[in-house]
Amino acid sequence: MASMKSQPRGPARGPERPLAAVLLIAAVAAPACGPGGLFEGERIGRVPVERPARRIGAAGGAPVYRKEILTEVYTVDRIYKSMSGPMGMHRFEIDPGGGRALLWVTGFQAEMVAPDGQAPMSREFMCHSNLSIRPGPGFNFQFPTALQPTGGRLFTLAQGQLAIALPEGFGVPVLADQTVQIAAQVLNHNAVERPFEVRHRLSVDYVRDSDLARPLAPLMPRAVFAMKTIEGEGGHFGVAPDEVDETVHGEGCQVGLDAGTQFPSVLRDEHGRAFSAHWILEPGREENHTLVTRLLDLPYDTTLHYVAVHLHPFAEYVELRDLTARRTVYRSRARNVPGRIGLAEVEHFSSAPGLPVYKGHEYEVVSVYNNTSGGRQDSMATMFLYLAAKDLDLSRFRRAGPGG
Ligand SMILES: [Cu+2]
Repeated sequence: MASMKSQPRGPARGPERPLAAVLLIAAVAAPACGPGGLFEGERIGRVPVERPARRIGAAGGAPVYRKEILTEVYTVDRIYKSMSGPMGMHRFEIDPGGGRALLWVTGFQAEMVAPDGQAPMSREFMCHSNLSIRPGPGFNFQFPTALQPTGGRLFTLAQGQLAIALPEGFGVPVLADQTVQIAAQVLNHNAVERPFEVRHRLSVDYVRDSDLARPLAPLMPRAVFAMKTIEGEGGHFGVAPDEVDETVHGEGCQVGLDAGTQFPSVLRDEHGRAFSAHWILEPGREENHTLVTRLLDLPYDTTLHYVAVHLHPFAEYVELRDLTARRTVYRSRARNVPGRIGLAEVEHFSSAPGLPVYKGHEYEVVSVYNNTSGGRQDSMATMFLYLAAKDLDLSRFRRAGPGG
């Protein structure tokens, strides 16, 4: 699919863009682990288990279905910092046999459970679970402006937020026969007395378009994230140092060091600088301002309806700031687990009316950490934004439903 690489829209695209997409923080493609077996019921093994969707309720007069996936079993026998623990991947179709039918994904949830798939385990072992669309002849080639910028990432859950439910009336459109992928990872920030086993129980909620009288409002995911300059001069991603005006572009990000894990986290811009989205966090407090206008790459003025956030321990908050209007769009505060290393809770945003965002405005991500551990840690601050997609023509995927 050569079309995957063409990025015709927007002036700010450089060769770095595909990496920006993959970066998105973590775990795009862990190497395939195990046979990815499909078990139906009786005995729950150690490999991923895919359960047929079941009806869990109704929304807008249409049934809501939930598809459940148990990841493989992970062994935790030591401290694993964020994004360095055992991980795996599972590929599947959300509604197998549904062909080209249009689905609306409306939610994504994760629980940490024991190998039996039932007994709850502590949320503190959650690193992240990502749901992405895989390259193939499906959706993200049909609707490039909606999904290509995130490399197909639909949802990310991470420590502090284990469930996403989009506001009523909204969904992320996917085709039933599109291969999707779950990438999941566990972590453990605190001492282990004896090894134990844990897995993710994940579920995807969706509505079939053919059950809807009127389609849902489509949301497009975007990711913006904090960075540190690790090479070159200047801290405004995508803006040449001699073009920077701090009253317009903000103060720019700090100089820092890449944390250096197995995930790609370094992004280059067309002005010869390298930035890291996963940096070393020195002891003490830091407030970092990252210009993200070129990452956000808004195709038009639109509205923001949902924000999920990925932070690491010791985070205080992350916010999206409209530099042009000089106001905070949304701030997500984090609560750390008292006496241990870990995030107890990270706030999210959900709104049907939404908040306006403007193609012509400059935006920055402000991330604030307070590393009280006394030693070096590592950090990230990513905001997954769900924006109203105004240019999707889904009519050819709509079948005559109950209302036409
Ligand atoms: Cu991370």
